[in-house]
Parts: sequence; structure tokens; C-alpha cells
Amino acid sequence: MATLTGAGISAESGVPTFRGPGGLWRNFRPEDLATPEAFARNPNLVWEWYDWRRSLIAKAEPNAGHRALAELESRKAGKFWLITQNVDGLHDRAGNRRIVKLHGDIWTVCCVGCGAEKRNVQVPLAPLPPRCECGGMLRPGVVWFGEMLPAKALEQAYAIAQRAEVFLVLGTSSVVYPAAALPRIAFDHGARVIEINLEPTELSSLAHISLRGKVGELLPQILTGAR
Ligand code: BJW
Ligand code: ZN
Repeated sequence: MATLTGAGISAESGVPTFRGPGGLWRNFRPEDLATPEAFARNPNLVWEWYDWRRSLIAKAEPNAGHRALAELESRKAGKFWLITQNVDGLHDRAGNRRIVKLHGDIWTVCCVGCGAEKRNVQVPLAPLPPRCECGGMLRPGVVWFGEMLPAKALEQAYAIAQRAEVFLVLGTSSVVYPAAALPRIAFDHGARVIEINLEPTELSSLAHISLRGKVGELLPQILTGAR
């Protein structure tokens, strides 16, 4: 059993999604903030945005949806994998350990000079942009548009999707690739694909079951029913 999560699962913790009503891309252009070119052009602007998001996330707590997935991992004892596009770390904080992070982690920073990667949970970050001991500029440890996903994580995610008997797709618009291809891979390898989303998505017509509603409300109900 496996799941792919997206920004929708953290919405109930007060973390803004990217698309849809109240989504980040309503007020900010991805080309200005979430590409390597944007960072090269204006690292301070990009860091201000990430610093603001880090401060929002630092105040957020895992919600009932995150906790249900932690419970699922403990119930399935070594047979449950969580693949996430989220960078907020709320799945870790809820207690999941078998996590594959496709788009990195907002609580890590990478040096554009020496390549060093480390955890950094300082909020707010000052001065901006933060610097490495080597003097090089640090960047957020996340995957921007046009960048490759971490090879090991992607390989692991494909393998998990190919083996899963049940594949839950929770709170993602299913438009960003290659993550959006995973449910189709699971489907093609015989998995039952179950989606939970507030709205219909690109995946809804393929999924065996597509539920409309909040992950934090529906997932705990499903788990209670499956006891
Ligand atoms: C609820 C809810 C509640 C709300 N309960 N539901 C193949 C085809 C077409 C394009 C491409 C392709 N392959 C690659 C591309 C290019 C690109 C891409 O996919 N573009 C598309 C937008 C067209 N992909 C890439 O560039 C990726 N790299 C790559 O493929 O490298 C190789 C390559 C490069 C160039 C060319 C070709 C190949 C990298 C993608 C990196 C994405 N990065 C971001 C930012 C991460 C860092 C950060 O956080 O700042 O990742 S963008 C943003 O989107 C973030 C998310 O992880 C990602 C997905 O969003 P998600 O999670 O689905 O959130 P939303 O907001 O879209 O949806 C929320 C959903 O929840 C909604 O549906 C709501 O209804 C729902 N919801 N509340 C249930 N309570
Ligand atoms: Zn360095």
C-alpha cells in the first residue's frame, strides 16, 4: 500500500496550496519564484518568499489527515510507503518514517558553491541570502520547475508505484510531472487507485474511487471503517 500526497493535505494545517482558490500561484508567478533562473536573477526575492513560507509552516501543526497516514504506517508494519510532493515536513512531524520526498524539503539548504546540503530550521533567516561556511550562497533544498527530481527518490517512487496493491492519491491537483505519472504507473501495474480531493482532477476519471472532500475528514473515516 502506498500514497502520493500533495499540498491539499497540508491546507487544513493552514499551509497554502499552489493552485485553486487561495493558492500561491494566484498571487505569485512560478517563473519569478520557483525556477533556477528566478533564483539566479534575484536570490533575495526568492529567499524572501521562502522565508515567509517557512515562517507559516513553522507555526503549522500536522492535521487529522497527516495523523491518519502515520497511523496507517504503524498499522501496515513495513508495508506502507508515503510519497510526497510536499516540502513542509508535516508528515515527518506526524510520525511517518517511510517517506519519499520528491520535491525536497524546505527545512534543508544547499550551497550553490560547494554543493553542501544541511538542515536549517532558523525562522526568520537573516541576513538574506544565507551563506555557506565556504562563502557560497545557500539556496532552498527544494526542486524547482525545470530541475531534475532527486534520482534516488524518483527511482524509489517508481518502484513503490509498480508494487502497490492500493495507491491513495491525496490532495494533489495531479498536474506536475513526473509526480503526476505515479498513479497511472500504479494503475497500469494493477493497483486500486483511490483519490481524495475537494475537486475533480486530471486523475479522477482514471481512479477506481474518487472521493470529493477534505483528506482530514475522509481519511480518518475510512481508517475507522477499515478496522
Ligand atoms: C484538497 C484539500 C483538502 C485542497 N483535502 N484536497 C511532462 C508533461 C508536461 C510537463 C512536464 C512534464 N515533465 C516535466 C514537465 C515540466 C514540469 C511540469 O510538470 N510542469 C507542469 C506544471 C506542466 N515539471 C518539472 O519541471 C519537474 N522537473 C522535471 O520534470 O525535470 C525533468 C524535466 C525538466 C524540464 C523539462 C522536461 C523534463 C520539477 C517539478 C518541480 C515542482 N516544484 C514545486 C515547488 C516545490 C518547492 C516549493 O514548495 O516551493 O512543487 S511547484 C508546486 O507544484 C510544488 C508542488 O509539490 C507541486 C504540485 O502541486 P500539488 O501538491 O498538486 O498542489 P496544488 O496546489 O496544485 O493542488 C492542491 C490540490 O489539493 C487541489 O487539487 C485542491 O483541490 C486539493 N485540496 N485542499 C483534499 N483539504
Ligand atoms: Zn559551500
